[in-house]
Amino acid sequence: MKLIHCADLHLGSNLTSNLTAEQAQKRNYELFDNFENMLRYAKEEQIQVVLLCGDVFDTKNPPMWVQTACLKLIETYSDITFFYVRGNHDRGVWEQERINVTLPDNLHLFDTKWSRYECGDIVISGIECEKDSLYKQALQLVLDETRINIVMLHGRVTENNLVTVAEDVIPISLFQNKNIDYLALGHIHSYEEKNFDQRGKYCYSGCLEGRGFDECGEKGFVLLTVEEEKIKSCFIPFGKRKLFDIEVTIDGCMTTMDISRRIEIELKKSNVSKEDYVRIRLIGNVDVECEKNSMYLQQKWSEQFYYFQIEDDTKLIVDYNDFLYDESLKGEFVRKIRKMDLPEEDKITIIRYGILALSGEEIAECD
Ligand SMILES: [Mn+2]
Repeated sequence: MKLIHCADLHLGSNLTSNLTAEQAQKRNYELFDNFENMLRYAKEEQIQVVLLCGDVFDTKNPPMWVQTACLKLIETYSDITFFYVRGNHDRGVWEQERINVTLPDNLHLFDTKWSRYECGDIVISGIECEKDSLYKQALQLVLDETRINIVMLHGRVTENNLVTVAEDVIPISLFQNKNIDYLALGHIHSYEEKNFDQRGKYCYSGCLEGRGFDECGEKGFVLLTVEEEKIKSCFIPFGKRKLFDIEVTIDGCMTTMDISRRIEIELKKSNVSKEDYVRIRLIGNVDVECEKNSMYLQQKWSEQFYYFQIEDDTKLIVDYNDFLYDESLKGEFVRKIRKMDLPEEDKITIIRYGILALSGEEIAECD
């Protein structure tokens, strides 16, 4: 028997922090398309069960098109049984009293009391968080030790089992020795798997697609195979686009082209593809006389990636010895500023602007 464990699809997200409204809408369609791709994969691989561990939608009132498209999709894949524990983002979605659609027969929701479903060899149990943590609910969980037990939850695992009032918190030690074989979790957006007692492991599938730079790296779902009364799990990378947040040290660079070269080297190392999101963060110490045109760099790579952003976190430095015997106006200017009673940082900024002005640069472009 094979299952898919996924979570945190965040369909119907507001993605406008990095993208324009139009791009954000397209990206939202992509998030949905990838959900469909996953189900196509599920059908091809003869997967019987899909576990949706919360935050399938970004809000509890997602756009109508997402809701109806999702329901239609679930209905279409009628050979697959879907189990859906709602999370902190989509809590309350598809409550029977709030919608006038009929849920497909192959979709099962959970609520704030334990529910269990028998599915061939396995028993799938799940519960949704209320205002408190899952402290009380953990104590109420009873599972048959002779069965293969999968438990679905949404929240953050904590070692602190005294947290009784925090929302979306899973006091993991209270789930120990409860005959759980696989604790399918949602809420943390990166894949993570850990044994938590002699018998079971907990696993975050991570999100299916990255949406922001706090979601870098491989995203996807977990494929579960139940064989000879054992569960095997395997992470399947499935994101259409990846996000990369890359630091580039530009110590010693004196020109835009020097910096450009450093960026190019780091991009190659990171194996970035043109489908991806890239954020380059320039770091290091930059000489006050460095000719650095961030706008040029921004434009150069914007055309090569789905999304590109350059951030300048470099620190300006000045070597006053370079100007000690410089008889030009620039040398005079630097020596004059050096003598002023100002914080060193301000002096460097003034020198930077002064040097740019003297060389006829557009100051507004530079920092
Ligand atoms: Mn969540």
